Amino acid sequence: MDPITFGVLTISDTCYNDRSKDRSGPRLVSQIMQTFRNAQVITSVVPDEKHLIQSELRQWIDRKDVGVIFTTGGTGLAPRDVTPEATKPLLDKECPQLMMAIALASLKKTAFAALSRGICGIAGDTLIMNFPGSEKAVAECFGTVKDLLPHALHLIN
Ligand code: MTE
Ligand code: CU1
Repeated sequence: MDPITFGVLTISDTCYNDRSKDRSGPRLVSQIMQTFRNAQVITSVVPDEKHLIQSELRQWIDRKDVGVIFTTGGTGLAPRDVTPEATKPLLDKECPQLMMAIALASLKKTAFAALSRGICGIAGDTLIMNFPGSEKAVAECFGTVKDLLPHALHLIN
């Protein structure tokens, strides 16, 4: 597989105000680097604001090199959780089975996985996946999709 650039977008008011509180973003970065040799990773932290989430996502979608974007956080039921709502209008295609695979694997770990509303889809030639905000959750979700990614990216491009 050609080297690809991954975007890791942490979506959290708490982490935006204090970057040292971001555990899930750095965890995803280290998992990506361990799994994909030559991978480039770009990261950012935004608060739970729909327009700020969207403007960051749009910038990455428009970049030629970014093949995959993982978001972490803001997928739950709290009033400020708007990650799926911010993501959905940017997608050309949804990939509901991909999210179903994540949900099935996650539900085997914890029944609380039912409380994530994250979505997956394709925007341009970029695959976007909404992961929950905890370090444990991103580790589990990444573990579920990592082996699917090379073939998924092959199909998109
Ligand atoms: N999925 C996995 N695999 N592992 C987890 O620990 N936590 C759940 C869920 N999905 C969890 C998970 C919990 S407790 C919540 S509240 C929701 O994700 C939403 O998380 P978020 O609001 O941080 O995005
Ligand atoms: Cu929770």
